[in-house]
Amino acid sequence: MNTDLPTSDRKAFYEQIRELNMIPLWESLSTLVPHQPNGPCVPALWKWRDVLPYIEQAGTLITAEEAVRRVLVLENPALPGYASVTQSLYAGLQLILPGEVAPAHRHVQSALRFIVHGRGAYTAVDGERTTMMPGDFIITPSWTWHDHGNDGIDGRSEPVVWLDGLDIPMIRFFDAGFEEKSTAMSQRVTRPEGNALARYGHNLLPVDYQPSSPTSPIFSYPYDRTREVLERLYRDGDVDAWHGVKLRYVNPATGGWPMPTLATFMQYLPAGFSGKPFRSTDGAVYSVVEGTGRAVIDGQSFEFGPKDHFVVPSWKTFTLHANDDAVLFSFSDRPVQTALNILREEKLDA
Ligand code: GTQ
Repeated sequence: MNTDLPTSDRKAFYEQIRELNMIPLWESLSTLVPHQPNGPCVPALWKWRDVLPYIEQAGTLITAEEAVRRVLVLENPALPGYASVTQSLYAGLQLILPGEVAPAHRHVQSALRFIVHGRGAYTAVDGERTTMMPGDFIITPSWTWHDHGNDGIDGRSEPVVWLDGLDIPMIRFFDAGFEEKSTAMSQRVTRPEGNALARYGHNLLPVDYQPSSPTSPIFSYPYDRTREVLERLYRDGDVDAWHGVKLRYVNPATGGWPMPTLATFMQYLPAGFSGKPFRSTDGAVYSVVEGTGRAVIDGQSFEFGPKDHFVVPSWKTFTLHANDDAVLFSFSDRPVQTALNILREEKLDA
């Protein structure tokens, strides 16, 4: 790295070319083409017990209808003002109270919902509603109409909070964002709940089905099924020394990711698990479903419990540890890095 301060004749030269909107590459080459990832993001943890009172307060300050989306954004402390949790990812916690509706719209940005708290809200995607239960993973693919509501379940209604994961920073980077509001608050329901899961979610596909896009035709991945598989694989001994039992969500029609920009994972760390160090160029956001434990990220320790969220930045070495059986959901920009052939990951042995 060139750490020398520029001489006065060079400095004068820089000032002159600045007038022409030019700068000398040699003063910033090593930052622009780093030896290894050296981004600004820092690890961070949002404890549920700290966050919940503010989510509740937001519920008294503005309605879902007025806010359109009543969300507290999880912003990386090193990226103030960017509404980004990493350079490529957006994360937020959305609240919908009993009886509320978040109006229908669509946008280029792809969204995932991971249900954190409460039961009985719904998201409607492409004419089908899905009731949200804690631990469920639901997708709203690019340019699909979606609205949210909370009608309750089994005669009970409660506030519902979910994690929104979107590719907002990626779409902003490409300046490719479009959005459209529906004239109707909620979209018309054209198919019964569970229809997509029946068609596409049982190792079978309708005989004439041809994928027309890279997006998964399933838009709800219920937790009870995921949880059962994790437990089963643990019992069968399929535990990785770095990740525990870690599975990726899949588009059943292609084997690819559920959406082209966002990878999603669920992992099980058995009680006492102490993972080996790992790093990857896809930074990830974690939502703790069950259990307590610790993530040690770049030498910093973060104690986690149910409904906590944390972010592991790109290429920071981290380990995961569980006190009791823990289940962690996570998402990253892995499909994009894979498509660009730039993904690197390393299982370390230290
Ligand atoms: O639910 O459509 O957290 O459009 C940010 C932007 C949620 C949504 C967010 C959105 C949505």
